[in-house]
Amino acid sequence: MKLTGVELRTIEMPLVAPFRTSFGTQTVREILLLRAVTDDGEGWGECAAMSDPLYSSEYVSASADVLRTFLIPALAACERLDAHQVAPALQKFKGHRMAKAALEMAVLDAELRTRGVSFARELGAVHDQVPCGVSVGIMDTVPELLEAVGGYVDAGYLRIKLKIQPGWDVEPVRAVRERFGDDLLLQVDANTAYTVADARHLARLDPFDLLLIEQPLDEDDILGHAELAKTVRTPICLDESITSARSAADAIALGACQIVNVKPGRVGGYLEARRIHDVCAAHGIPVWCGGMLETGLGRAANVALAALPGFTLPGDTSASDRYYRTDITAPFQLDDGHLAVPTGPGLGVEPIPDLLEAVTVHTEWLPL
Ligand code: OSB
Ligand code: MG
Repeated sequence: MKLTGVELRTIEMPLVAPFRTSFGTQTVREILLLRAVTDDGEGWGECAAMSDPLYSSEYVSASADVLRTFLIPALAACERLDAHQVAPALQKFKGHRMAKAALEMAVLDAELRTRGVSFARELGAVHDQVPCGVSVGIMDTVPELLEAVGGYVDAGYLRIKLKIQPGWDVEPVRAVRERFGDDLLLQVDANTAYTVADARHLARLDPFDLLLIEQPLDEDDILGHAELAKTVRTPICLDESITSARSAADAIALGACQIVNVKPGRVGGYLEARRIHDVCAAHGIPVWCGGMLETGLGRAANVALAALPGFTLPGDTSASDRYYRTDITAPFQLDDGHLAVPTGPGLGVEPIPDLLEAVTVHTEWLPL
C-alpha cells in the first residue's frame, strides 16, 4: 500500500448538553479528522485532541500542525506502508501521541478495508457487543445531577461515572448512591484536580463502594498515586498518566494504579492500546475503554478495542445520542446497555457525506 495523500478536516459538533469537568466546560466538540488516501483505497482517522490543552498538552490546531509539518511527510519514505510501520516511522518526533494515533488509525482503516478485516478481528476482540457506561459532567446543583443520572439509568447505562473536583465530590457521590442504591456501578473521575495532601479527604469516598477513582492527581505524580493508594481504599485508576505500555508497566510496578483507563489517542494509537491491554492482563490489572467525546468513527474503533478479553469493566463508550443530536456516521445505539461491535471491513462505519459536510469548518489536502 502506498499513501498518496491525507486530507485534514476540522469539524465542529454541538454537544447535546454542556459537558463540565474539573478542567473546563465543553459545549461544542471541535475535532480533527483524517482521510488517508492510498493506491488501494481510503481510511478514516479521528484525532482525540480537544480545542484547548486542558486535558493534556495536545490541542486541535497543534495536532493539525504537527501532522502537516512532520508526521505526514515522514510517511512519504514508506514504499510499502502498513499500519505497523506508522509508529516506528514517527517515533523520532517527541510526544503528539493523539496526532500520531489519528494517522495510524487512518492507515489501519485503509489497510483493513483492503484486506476485508474488521478492527475488532484485527485487534483480537472476543465479544460481539460491549457493556456501556456514561460519564456525567459536573452540575450546578445535586438535584440537576440526580435528574441527569436518572435519565442515563433509565436509558440502560450499566455504569455511571461522575466527574468530581474539590467542592463537588463527597456530597454528589452520597446523593447518587442514596438515590440509586448499592447495586449501581458507580465511579468518579477527577481529571487531576487534587493533590496528595487531599488523601484524607478522598478517603471519605470509601464508604460509597465506588468501582474506582480515576486520575485524582497530576499526570506526572506516579509516586503520589502510590502514596494515595495507602490511605484510600477505593481502587485507583489512571487515565492521563498512562501514555504508553511502558508507563503502564511502571505505574503498575510502583503500585500507582489498580485499574487502567485505555484511551487509544492518549497512548499513540490502537496498536499501543492493545499492548497496554496485554501488559495489564499479564499483571491481573482490569482495563476499560475511555472516551474523548468521539464521533461514530472513533467510537467504532473504541468499541472494537473494548471487545478484547481484558476489558472487564464497562467503558465510556456511550451511544451517539449521549453526545450529539446528529452523528456523522450511522448512530451507535444502546441495546440493553450494550453497543454492538461493528463487523464490516476496517472501522465498519463511514461518514455520511451530507452530515460530514454540514459540520465541516476547514479542509486541507496534503499530497505526499
Ligand atoms: O477524563 O475521561 C476523561 C471526556 C473528554 C476528556 C477527558 C475525559 C472525558 C470523559 C468522557 O470522561 C468520555 C466519553 O464519554 O467520551
Ligand atoms: Mg478520565
